[in-house]
Order: sequence, then structure tokens, then C-alpha cells
Amino acid sequence: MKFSYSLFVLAYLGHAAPVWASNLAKRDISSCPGYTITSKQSTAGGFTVNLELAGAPCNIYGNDILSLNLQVTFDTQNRLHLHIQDTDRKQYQIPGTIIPLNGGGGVSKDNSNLKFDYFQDTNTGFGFRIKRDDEVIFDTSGHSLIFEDQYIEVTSSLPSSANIYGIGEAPDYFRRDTNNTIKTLWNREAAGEFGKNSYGSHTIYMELRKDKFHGAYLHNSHGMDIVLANNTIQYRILGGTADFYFFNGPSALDVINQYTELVGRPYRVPYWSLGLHNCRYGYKDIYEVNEVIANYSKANIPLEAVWSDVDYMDNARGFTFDPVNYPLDEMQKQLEQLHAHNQKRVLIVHPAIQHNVSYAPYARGDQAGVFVKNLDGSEYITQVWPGYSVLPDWFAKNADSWWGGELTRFLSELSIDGLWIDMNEPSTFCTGSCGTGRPADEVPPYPWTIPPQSHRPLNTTNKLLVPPYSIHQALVELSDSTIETTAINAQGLAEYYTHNLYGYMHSKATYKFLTQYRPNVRPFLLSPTTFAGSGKYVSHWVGDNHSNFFDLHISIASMLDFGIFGIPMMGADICGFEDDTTEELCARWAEVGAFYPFARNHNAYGAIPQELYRWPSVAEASRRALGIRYALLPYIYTNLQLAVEKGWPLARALIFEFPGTSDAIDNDRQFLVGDSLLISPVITEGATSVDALFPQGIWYDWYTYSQIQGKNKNITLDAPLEHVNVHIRGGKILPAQVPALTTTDSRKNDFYLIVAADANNCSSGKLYYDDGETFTTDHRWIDLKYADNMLFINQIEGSYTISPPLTKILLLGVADVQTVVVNDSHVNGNITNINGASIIDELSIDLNKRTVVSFDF
Ligand SMILES: *[C@@H]1O[C@H](CO)[C@@H](O)[C@H](O)[C@H]1NC(C)=O
Ligand SMILES: *[C@@H]1O[C@H](CO)[C@@H](O)[C@H](O)[C@H]1NC(C)=O
Ligand SMILES: *[C@@H]1O[C@H](CO)[C@@H](O)[C@H](O)[C@H]1NC(C)=O
Ligand SMILES: *[C@@H]1O[C@H](CO)[C@@H](O)[C@H](O)[C@H]1NC(C)=O
Ligand SMILES: *[C@@H]1O[C@H](CO)[C@@H](O)[C@H](O)[C@H]1NC(C)=O
Ligand SMILES: *[C@@H]1O[C@H](CO)[C@@H](O)[C@H](O)[C@H]1NC(C)=O
Ligand SMILES: *[C@@H]1O[C@H](CO)[C@@H](O)[C@H](O)[C@H]1NC(C)=O
Ligand SMILES: *[C@@H]1O[C@H](CO)[C@@H](O)[C@H](O)[C@H]1NC(C)=O
Ligand SMILES: *[C@@H]1O[C@H](CO)[C@@H](O)[C@H](O)[C@H]1NC(C)=O
Ligand SMILES: CC(=O)N[C@H]1CO[C@H](CO)[C@@H](O)[C@@H]1O
Repeated sequence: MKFSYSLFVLAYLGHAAPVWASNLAKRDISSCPGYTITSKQSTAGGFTVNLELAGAPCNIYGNDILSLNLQVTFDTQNRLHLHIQDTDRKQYQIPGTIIPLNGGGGVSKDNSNLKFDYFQDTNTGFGFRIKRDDEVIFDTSGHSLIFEDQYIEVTSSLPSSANIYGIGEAPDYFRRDTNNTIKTLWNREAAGEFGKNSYGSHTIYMELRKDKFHGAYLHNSHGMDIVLANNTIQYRILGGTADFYFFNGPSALDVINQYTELVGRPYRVPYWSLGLHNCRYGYKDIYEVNEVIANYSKANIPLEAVWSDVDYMDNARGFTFDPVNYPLDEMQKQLEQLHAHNQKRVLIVHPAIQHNVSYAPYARGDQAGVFVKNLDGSEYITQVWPGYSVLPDWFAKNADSWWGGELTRFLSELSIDGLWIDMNEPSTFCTGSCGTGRPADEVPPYPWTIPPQSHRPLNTTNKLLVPPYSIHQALVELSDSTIETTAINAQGLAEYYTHNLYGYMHSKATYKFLTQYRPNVRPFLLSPTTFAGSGKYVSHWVGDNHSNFFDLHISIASMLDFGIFGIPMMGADICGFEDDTTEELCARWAEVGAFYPFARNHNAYGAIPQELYRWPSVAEASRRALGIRYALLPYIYTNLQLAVEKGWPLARALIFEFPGTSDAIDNDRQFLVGDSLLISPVITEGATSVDALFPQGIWYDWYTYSQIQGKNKNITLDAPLEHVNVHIRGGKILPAQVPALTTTDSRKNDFYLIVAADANNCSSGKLYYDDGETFTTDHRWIDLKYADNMLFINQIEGSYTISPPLTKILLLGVADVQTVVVNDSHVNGNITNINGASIIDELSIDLNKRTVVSFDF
């Protein structure tokens, strides 16, 4: 659960910040000597260079490492790997067993689109450049490499006003400000400050230069600052190695494809997860949840999945049910009812386990030795929802099997459809092992009733607690509200090195368990914390944000960020989480949220109700916008398959598709779903119109089919409260199905095609379809093409049988069709001509067969 304990934390941290923490000014690094090349070797597939510290150590934020080794490999034609390591290999590196990277096979230097070049500068020592054609895309000249045990600094030049996207997670505008921006990567449960570190860590960035994109990823789990200032990007890393991958692009989708090829493609989500989800913290009992389900239905608003936050648990303890308010038999009855109506159930689960010898999950985990330890070998005890608690150590040999065992017991009681694994930053309510030495079943009052305590005495000489360089994390010290950085995992490693991997490992363990437990059912998992490659296992949402228009806006930017991070299933809590929403905000948020890849309404404890049926205007806005989403499920699903195969994000920034459109560079007020659908929502309070950018080309209004000639300029569109502007891109064909109130029912309905002609009366698209729930490889890819007044439906791959027929074709921008011929026979379809479009209805075309449809005028 996400709970506004920020006030609590503020009070709790309200002591005077220690001097070291406020002293974030950077030390003078001019005495750092850089490195000298001592030997080098060029091989067919790369380079090796040995480096030695070029002078007296500066020991600026740790101890300079004297001897380094650099390796360059041309992984693929479009990916270059550059790794600078300590020759002794003492620095922590993420093991391949935790995050397996796809090596890419290797190509020869001559076959690489990226070139590597190094130099020795008299002042700054060794440096390197990465080039694409004549363009230098990464260049350390003018900046010494600093490589110390607890501090690595790598700096590369950027053009002025560079277009940088990515690096997070941090709520921010989509285009990063390159003038004094510090992005801190240190996972933190955060209803936090704008721009500051929050739940996940992703170092990947993309840069747009001269209409082409390239990218760079740093593979390192330590806390770090990535600083954009003075026309440079500077990495300030608290340890490890300088392990970089560069991606050639040249399109945005190419960079994301190249990145996800390395760290892992997004997982295949079940079709049902594309439906609307409803949750809130604070449903008092299961009967209230049942009313919510009934009320969605009465209002004719689609409801696919019903979620519960910690309310359902017995005293917030994992794997239990509140015997009074959420008794198991009632939960089972509800689940049966939901399944009978093709609806799903999702529950929250936390990693923290109550420290209680009588509580079986604890007793079993203690027995199996799976909890994080203090340095002295005792269990690390902290405070979370159920009181004093321990945390699983995913490095422990038996952790995954213990966790799987607990989940097995839980799911055998209630066979829910998806899991929300929360607070896996991990998030705790105190700093340091505040429960160590406490009796094993003491429950303190809930944290929000604990009076502010003073910060535990901080051992400032311990360099794992207080590293010499202070990253700009939003809280006071690294260990605040999480496991202390000195706590020890089963491999004897301190949390300092692996903190940012905690949620990734939790996600991976949960995903793997589910695929073993239900071998042929695709899991659905939601996690706040993510790391590079998390998209293989989980979906994500913005986290605890506020019910206000600014956060609605920034949710779009965050969704676009996660497209870069390889986690396409992303959204924000519709209508906002913290604080009371308003009718207007909720309607506007429903209009945006209907197009988030992951669409969930979620609300905070104590806030006014905000289910989509609560106000007539919100209900109407929801029915309309979700009606579009559900109609376009085949189109959305096709695009998710492109995410699975190539990493391509479902929600796309305009600049991804139109890199030459300068006004699109910082546009995070609109977005595309796939490459064919433009959403131009209202994100301003009181507005009833929206200034929307229309790139070059023809755009068709979803509702009226009327055309807009895009000229790379803003156009003002009407946007009454219940209306969201949606435009179809000329030149594209979108597959659709008549929408129903659940995805399962929608899948049974007739197909139709939206054929949006471009200026040459041509268009093209694709349809991917499979059963949407198993890991079957049985599928069907259909190629759709419109040219010369003919529509060509070609099955290009697979043998999955699509049952419902294609009964309708919307030809946008093609007026006055009079007759229709399917293959060679005239059909008596019902043809309507409206607003420059021809709608041909009452067809019956088998989508499993190759068909040509000709139109005559
Ligand atoms: C960059 O930031 C500095 C101070 O923060 C400010 O003086 C300067 O005008 C900014 N430059 C640009 C281009 O925004
Ligand atoms: C940018 O340059 C200014 C002036 O030299 C300096 O004061 C500032 O610290 C630099 N910023 C960063 C982040 O290096
Ligand atoms: C459901 O709708 C009924 C009838 O409008 C209303 O009385 C009730 O409060 C609603 N309950 C919930 C949980 O929305
Ligand atoms: C400890 O666990 C047992 C078994 O679940 C439970 O009955 C008891 O209430 C728990 N103790 C506390 C203090 O929560
Ligand atoms: C503080 O940390 C240092 C370095 O880890 C350690 O040697 C020392 O014993 C610690 N002091 C206390 C009071 O724990
Ligand atoms: C287009 O409209 C947006 C939103 O109102 C505005 O921020 C932007 O500056 C406008 N662009 C131009 C070129 O007028
Ligand atoms: C496109 O088709 C329309 C008929 O709907 C026709 O009037 C127009 O000339 C065609 N344009 C081109 C470029 O072929
Ligand atoms: C023909 O199609 C139009 C638009 O789809 C529809 O409104 C109308 O009812 C249909 N007519 C018949 C006779 O089915
Ligand atoms: C159209 O013709 C092809 C052969 O050209 C045939 O395979 C297909 O079944 C036909 N489609 C329909 C819908 O009859
Ligand atoms: C996690 C997140 O997105 N937090 C943002 C929520 O919105 C506030 C502004 O209201 C930002 O400051 C937070 O950063």
C-alpha cells in the first residue's frame, strides 16, 4: 500500500540534518590525475586497453584505483559495449545470474555502425569517444576519468540545449532540462518531490540530434547522480565499474529495441490486463467492494479487474484475510462471481513479514534463513505495516522457494488472477534496524501514531552509511525509510551495493514462481520498484501521486519515460491518489487514463470516493473514452506484441514518430498510442478547448471522421468536459472489435477495420492475435494494406483461428464508395457516406483467409 506517511517521515526526519548531508557542494577535482594507457590490443571484435593512475591519487571521494582495464566489444551492428573495470575485479558488479544481459553475439569492428576512439590528453589523461558516422555521440575529452572504490566519475560533452530523454525514475517533464539537472538513482518509496529520486532506477538515456536518436545505458546498481549541466552529462557513481552500452538508433524505436534486446523484452501480459482496473485503499469491507462491482455494472462502465489494497489483510500481515471484514469464504464467493462474469481479482502483497514466531510465514522463513541480516548475523528487524518486520533477502539460497511456498499456500486459498507486489524499494518506516532486540511478537502502534522520534545516532565514520560523496537523494541519508546500507545479504554483501536491485529481484522471484505455479497462464504483476530489465516481469504505475492537474500532466511524461525503460505497461492512478479529486479532474483523468497502457483507478485512504460512476459527467467521459479503448483492443494488443518482440512502447511521444518536428521536442501533453492514434487530452483546469500539435499529414477525428491537415503547428480543438480528442493518423489501418464491458466479451464481437487514407489514398497496418492468456505460440499476424481502391488482407504468419468475422470497414478520407466486391463477388453491404468517409457494414469476411476487397465509386 501506498500511504501518505510523508508527513510522518517529515516529522520523523525533522531533526536538524547532519552537516555532511547538507554539504552537497562538490569538491575540487582538479587534483585528480586521470589515467595513462600502459598497453593496448586491438582484436577483430574489439579493443583492450590497460590503464594506470597517471599521478598521485587524489582520493577525492574514496580511494583511487591504481590499475584499470578497458574492454570494448562490438556486440551487434548497432550496439557497442565499453567496460572500464578495476584490474583486481574487487568492485561490485551485477552478476549475470541476477540480470542476464544478451551479449548480442558480436560483430567485427568494420561491421559496427558505432566506432570507438581513444586518446591520451596531457592534462586530463586517458579519454574516449563513441562516434556514429562523423558525429561524436559520447566524448570524455576535457574531463579526467575518476575511478575510486566509492566514486566513479565519467563526463561526456553534450551539444548546447541537448534533447535528452530518459534517466529516472523521477517525476519530471519528458524532455530533461540540461541546465543543472541532477537525477539521483536510489530507489525510494516516494510521493516525492518533483525531479527527485523515486521508486526505480534506470540509467538509459536517449538523445535526439539532427533528427536522429542514439542512446547510452550504464549497467551499475549503486546509488548515483547523473548530472546534466554545462553542456555535459556527468555520472557520479557510488562504486562498481563504468559499464556502458551505446546504441546507434537511429530512430527512437530503434534505440529502445536495441536497449531491450540487451536487458530483456517486456513480458507478454494477459489480454485481460488491458481492461479497466479499480482499486482503493480504504474499502471498509468486502461488501463495499461488491457494491462497487455492481455499481460499475449498473453505470455501464467497463470493469475488468477488482483490486484490494491492505484492507483485506488481517492486521496488515501478508497471506492472511481479515476474518471480520474480508472473510475468506466471502472472498471466495466474490471471486467465483467475478470469474462467472469474466472479471478478475488482484490483491496486494508486501515483501515485509511480521516478526512473530507464531506467524507461520515468519517461522518458515526464519527456519530457511531467508531474511536480511545485521552485520552480527542476527535478523534485521524494521517496522512496516504489521509492526516489527523482517525482509526477505533475495540473495539467500532458499528465498525464492520460501516465497513461492507462501504464495502457493495463499493462492490455494484464493486463486486470484494477478498480484500487486508493493513496497519493494524496500520501503520501511524507520531508519536502521529499529526492532533489533525486540521480542518476536511485539506490535508497535501503527506508525502514523508513533510520535516523531529522533534519528538514530549515525555512525558517520562508516563509509557504507555515509559515503564520501553524497548523492542528492530526497531524504536525509541513504538508509532513510529503507534497509540500512550496512545490512548484509546471504552473500555477505552490504545493502549499499545492491539496494537498487531489491525490487527487481522480488519481481523476478514472483514472476518465476507464477510461471511455475500456473505453467500456461500469463502472470500479471504490478511493482512500484523497477530496474533495468524489470519489464520482463512486471508492469508499473506512477506511484502515489496527487489529485491535481499538474500530476495528471506529469503522468504522461512518466508513462513516456517508462516506454524508454522497456516497461510499456504503465499508467497513473486515474483521478489521482492522494487528496480529494474533483468531478472535473476525475473526468479529465478518465479521458487520459483510458489510453494509459495500464488503466487503473486507485484512491487513497480517507479521500472522497472517485469510482468512475460517482458523477454523471465522469461516467459519461469514462464510457466514451473506455469505449474507444475497448474497441481498439485488437490494435492495442497488436502494439503490445511489438513491445514483446522489439521493445517498442505502446504509448509514444510525438517526437518518437516525428523526429523532424521541432515543436514535438518537449511535447508531453499529447501522446500516441502505437503509431496511429493521437491523444490530445485536456490537462488544464477549466479548459474546454485544447491546443494540440498536429504533425505533417492527414489526421481524422475519431468521432466525426473529419480531416485535419497537420502542418507541424498547434490547432485549437473543442474539448467539452466529457470529450477527449482522439485522431487517427492518415496512412494507417487500425483493427478493432465492437466493444463490450469486459475484454473477454469484446473478444467475441465482430471485427472492423478503420482504414485512414493518406494523401495518396494509401494506408497500411497489422493485426496480431492469439488466445491472450496462455504461453501458446499459436498466433496470427495479418498484414493490412489499402491501395488503388483495394484493401488487401494477408495472413502472413501463424495459424491461430480468429473466430469473429470482419463485418465493417470504415474508409476515412475515401468518399462516395458505391459498390463493394469481396474477392470476386459483389456484396450487398450497407454503405453509408458521411463526412468524406465511406462506412461499409454488414460484411462477413473470414479473417483467417486471404481476401481482397475492392471499392467502386
Ligand atoms: C541555467 O541555469 C542558470 C542558473 O541555474 C541560469 O542562470 C541560466 O540562465 C540557465 N540557462 C538556461 C539556458 O536556461
Ligand atoms: C557548471 O559550471 C559552473 C561554472 O564553472 C560551476 O560552478 C558548476 O558547478 C558546474 N556545474 C556542474 C554540475 O558541474
Ligand atoms: C452504489 O450505488 C448505490 C445506489 O446508487 C449507492 O447507494 C451506494 O452508495 C453505492 N455504493 C458504492 C460503494 O459505490
Ligand atoms: C502472531 O501470529 C499469530 C499467528 O498468526 C497471531 O495469532 C498473533 O496475533 C500474532 N501476534 C501479533 C502480536 O500480531
Ligand atoms: C562506526 O563505523 C566504523 C567503520 O565501520 C566502525 O569501525 C566503528 O566501530 C563504528 N562505530 C560504532 C560506534 O558503531
Ligand atoms: C502549442 O500549445 C501548447 C499547449 O498550449 C503550448 O505549450 C505551446 O507553446 C504551443 N506551441 C506553439 C508553437 O504555439
Ligand atoms: C483519392 O481518392 C479520392 C476519392 O475518394 C479522389 O477524389 C482523389 O483524387 C484520390 N487522390 C489521389 C491522390 O489519388
Ligand atoms: C447501415 O449502416 C449505418 C451506419 O453504420 C447504420 O446507421 C444503418 O442502420 C445501417 N442500415 C441498415 C439497413 O442496416
Ligand atoms: C479470397 O480468395 C482467396 C484465393 O485468392 C481464397 O483463398 C480466400 O478464401 C477468399 N476469401 C474469402 C473470404 O472468400
Ligand atoms: C511519484 C510522483 O510522481 N510524485 C510527484 C507527484 O506530484 C507532485 C506534485 O504534486 C510531485 O512533486 C511529485 O514528484
